[in-house]
Amino acid sequence: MKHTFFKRVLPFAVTAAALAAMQSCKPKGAQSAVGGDAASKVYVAPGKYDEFYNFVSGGFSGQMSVYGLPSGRLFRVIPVFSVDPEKGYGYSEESKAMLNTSTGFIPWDDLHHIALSTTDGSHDGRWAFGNANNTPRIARVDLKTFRTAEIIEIPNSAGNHSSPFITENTEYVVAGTRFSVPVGDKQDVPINTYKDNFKGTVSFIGVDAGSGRMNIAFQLLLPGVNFDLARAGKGKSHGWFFFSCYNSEKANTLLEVNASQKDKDFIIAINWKKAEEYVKAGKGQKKAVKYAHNVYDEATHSATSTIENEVIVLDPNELPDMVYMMPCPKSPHGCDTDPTGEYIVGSGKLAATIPVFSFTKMQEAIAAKNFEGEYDGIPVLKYDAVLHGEVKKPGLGPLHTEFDANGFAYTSFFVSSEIVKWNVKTLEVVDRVPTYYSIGHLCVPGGPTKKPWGKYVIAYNKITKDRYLPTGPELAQSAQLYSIDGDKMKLLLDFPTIGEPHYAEAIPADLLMKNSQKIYKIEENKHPHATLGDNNAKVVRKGNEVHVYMTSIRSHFTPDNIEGVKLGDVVYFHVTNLEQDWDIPHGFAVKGANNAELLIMPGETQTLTWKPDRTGVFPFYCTDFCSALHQEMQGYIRVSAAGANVPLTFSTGKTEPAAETK
Ligand code: K7E
Ligand code: CUA
Repeated sequence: MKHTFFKRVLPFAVTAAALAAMQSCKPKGAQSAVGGDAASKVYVAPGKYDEFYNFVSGGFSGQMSVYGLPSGRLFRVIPVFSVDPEKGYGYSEESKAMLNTSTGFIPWDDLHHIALSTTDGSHDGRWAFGNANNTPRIARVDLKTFRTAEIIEIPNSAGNHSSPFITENTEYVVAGTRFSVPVGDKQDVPINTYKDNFKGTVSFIGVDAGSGRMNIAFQLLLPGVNFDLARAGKGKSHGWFFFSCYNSEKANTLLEVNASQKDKDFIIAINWKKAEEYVKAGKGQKKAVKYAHNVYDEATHSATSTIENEVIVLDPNELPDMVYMMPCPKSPHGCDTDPTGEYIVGSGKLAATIPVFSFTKMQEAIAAKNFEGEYDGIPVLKYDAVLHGEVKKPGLGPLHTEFDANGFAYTSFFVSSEIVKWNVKTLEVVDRVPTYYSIGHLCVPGGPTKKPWGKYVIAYNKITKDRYLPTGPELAQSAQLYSIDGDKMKLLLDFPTIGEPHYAEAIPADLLMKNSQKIYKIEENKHPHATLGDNNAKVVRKGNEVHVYMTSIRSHFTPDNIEGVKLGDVVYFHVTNLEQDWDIPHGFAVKGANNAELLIMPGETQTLTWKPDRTGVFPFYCTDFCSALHQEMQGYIRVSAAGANVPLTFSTGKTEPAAETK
């Protein structure tokens, strides 16, 4: 069983020695790994709060989910790149524009990585960024509201995997293309002209320090390799960005073999301060592109989507001293910088060691022009000249590394299913624990920052197998929490996650709690169809559009009786929730609406479009249990034949029968 499992996942090029190493670290039974005091360490008593928020990517669900640590309790799924019926995201008229792209509305994407905003390299609790892999985009989530505030599409990119990693002061989030693709005017080329026509790009997305608003500051045109992951420098390496890349073979078919030929691929080091200088000096070329930029406006509770047409491209072949390559064994996945910014860890999936590069040595090698050659015109630094050292026999299939505040690194090993703790300076392995099973990413709270909060490491696993009750062919996705307080890592808890978890970050609860928004103030509601009080409720006909300006407050809608709608009309329910109390949303659903429902927060206005397809009387009701009389929160709308002369009327609390009209 175990044997066939490993055979299935084992990459082609793993050596016999590596295989032997693999045998020594098979996970043992779960029971033996959990200490008796584990339960008390994760128990958060009823009414008590968790210590950390854990923001976890939802992978192919396209969402971000939020858990408490150490309890593992799920608090919220934040819809980002996929529609979400629980929140109405992508269904309400106001939110649809968030999912617009240069190719139209896309209801589902794939989110892999989270980046929490930082100031001076430390979490500031303002925003969480996430990437859309398939149709390249970056989203910014506002951590006051836990809502997606902005999404920007990335042109000249395909498979936005190397994203969204962040600089020390959130100057930029980056987006590196996983797939190299034809760039520029000539798009329709034979695939086997890859080496000539395909290019990689990385984009630097500027983030406005006040508003958080994103813009594509510039893009670098790079060799046609596959960009995988990235990290910004920090401290002494602030001003640099490091990207891992594979397929330096530039294969365009059967990459599992053809992109595993060379012993070394690269970590690409980009001096982004230098790039900024070039942009300022007008050295970038303006290229025509097409991408969507979607912004959610808090005042109007509405998203707008704008198509933009230009991007500034920098070419390192013409602009020197900006890009260098460091050889890195072999097909590196993760690329992580330690809290001091001195060490850059490359995790070669097929490598037998973990190389750790020194930023100081890299600077010296650049100054001394200690190059072993060039790759597509970009200087390649000598491996030995930039290497701090290698972690020997770390495990099999290293993927990602996180750090604590005490000089230790924690690397995930997919093939040998374990987390390995090692000393960043001495490169000695000091501890290892099994994970169940096949860990991908891992997270130490604050692990990517200058100030790790430490305390736990969380494993995000790719395969769950026998950990939970079976649920048909697909099992729960899974995270595991370990304490890292002592010398030895200790497994404390398994908890299921939504979608496949890739990267995650954790932040102390008190950094977010104090800013959490409770309501939308009704006096600040600038929605063009807001109804700021029961007295202003109305129904207005504009040709074949019927606009219902409706309010909801415990426990009725105004109006709740509407007549005069005719077949062929399109009805817009603009529902304003007049509540000004925390945690009192109202819902809205009307029978037969094939665009689902609404969920409206206190003080907010949301719109549901309904095109009735038959005559009759249709009930509508509140879908969110809001009071003891929630079940009474309902109404009727009458739809008559196209030619009928039923006048448009609306009311609440009037029991008089309307005069029958002929
Ligand atoms: Cu899951 Cu970050 Cu897409 Cu590694 S990547 S596991
Ligand atoms: Cu309003 Cu239930």
